[in-house]
Amino acid sequence: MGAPDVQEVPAVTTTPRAVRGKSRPAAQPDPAHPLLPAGEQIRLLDPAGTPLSAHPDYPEPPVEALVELYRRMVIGRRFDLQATALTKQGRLAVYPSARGQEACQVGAVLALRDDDWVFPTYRESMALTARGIDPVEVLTLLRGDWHCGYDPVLRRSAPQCTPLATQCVHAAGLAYGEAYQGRETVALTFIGDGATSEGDFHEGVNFAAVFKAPVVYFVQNNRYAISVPLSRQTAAPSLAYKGVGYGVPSEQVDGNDPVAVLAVLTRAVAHARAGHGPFLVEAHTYRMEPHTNADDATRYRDADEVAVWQDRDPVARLETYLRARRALDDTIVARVAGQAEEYAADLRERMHDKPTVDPMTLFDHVYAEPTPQLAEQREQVRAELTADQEGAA
Ligand SMILES: Cc1ncc(C[n+]2csc(CCOP(=O)(O)OP(=O)(O)O)c2C)c(N)n1
Ligand SMILES: [Mg+2]
Repeated sequence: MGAPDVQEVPAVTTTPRAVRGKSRPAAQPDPAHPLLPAGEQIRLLDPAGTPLSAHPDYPEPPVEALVELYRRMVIGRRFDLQATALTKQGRLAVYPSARGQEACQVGAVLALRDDDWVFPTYRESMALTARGIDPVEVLTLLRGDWHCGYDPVLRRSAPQCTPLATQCVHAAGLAYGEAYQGRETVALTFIGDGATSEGDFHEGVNFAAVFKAPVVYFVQNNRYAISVPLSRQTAAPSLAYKGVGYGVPSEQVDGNDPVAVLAVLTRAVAHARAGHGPFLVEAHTYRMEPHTNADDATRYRDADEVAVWQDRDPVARLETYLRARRALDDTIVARVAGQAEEYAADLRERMHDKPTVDPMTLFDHVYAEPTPQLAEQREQVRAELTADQEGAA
């Protein structure tokens, strides 16, 4: 088969889906999927990129989708490296890297339709850029300029959440509301291993289960919550078992196997869209970088452990597989690398522009009607700024 050409990242389309009234049929359990996850991680490629036998429940995605997955993972990794470099140049306040988690970040985006919703955490800048959102808009939060640089409604992407697990509740509410209005929207929420210990995770999953809200809870188990290892987080055999108690079908997947991640998430999204309620996926992965640029990971993990995961690199794994299938060749690999360099250069260039931020906007959007205390504080800041300006004149 000839190597398919790479496509451009499509802009997120925001055409609202037809409202079908409130006549959506009552959700039925998905008879095809048990509550318990498989005893082993779902894996379709071995760590070297050699295909394993086909899985009856998780068919391999079409090769064109895998080439696009590869392309966005390569660009995503380059974006991530660039963002880390920007912290060193003082252009970004902080950056939580997702290097090593590319299969999860991009696989989740490709499993969704453009009019589905994502609920990201601070770790998901790569997923948001893979969705086609301008990287400068994505980095607005981490630059410290404003709470969110993109329009969440237009982009069908919630602002990145720093308070752990709160997005799990938001996703349940949005998905429930969408289903209530007869729309087929699915909400996918990212969550880390550590954050599955938070009450909001459990409340969100339980609400979604009881009210059959079409949410995919996507746990990226990267084995650490800052310095706290998984062994101090849970005694469960897999985080995917956390769905069972709430009646939510769950699965565990090798999060560094891009083919398996896309296959499992595609099924999870289809389950939610069909009206069967939420689905929980745990992806076993690893963050190759420290928690953020402000963290020193050598204080809590050793180089041997990192080296083991280096050998499971998701980008190299997919490249090996697609080359063997003759879906990638040197020309396409070079072209994708060129696109990634252009992407990074453009980001670098535009991040050099100094933002102009009005300190008075600090008080906007806190309450619909500002409280007397807030109004007083706002006037105090205004007076100080005016005095500064007069002093400088
Ligand atoms: C409610 C709350 N408690 C604590 C923190 C501080 N905190 C920020 S990130 C983090 C670790 C989260 O780990 P995990 O859920 O595994 O996600 P990861 O950072 O590994 O992607 C903690 C404890 C927070 N942001 N919010
Ligand atoms: Mg973690």
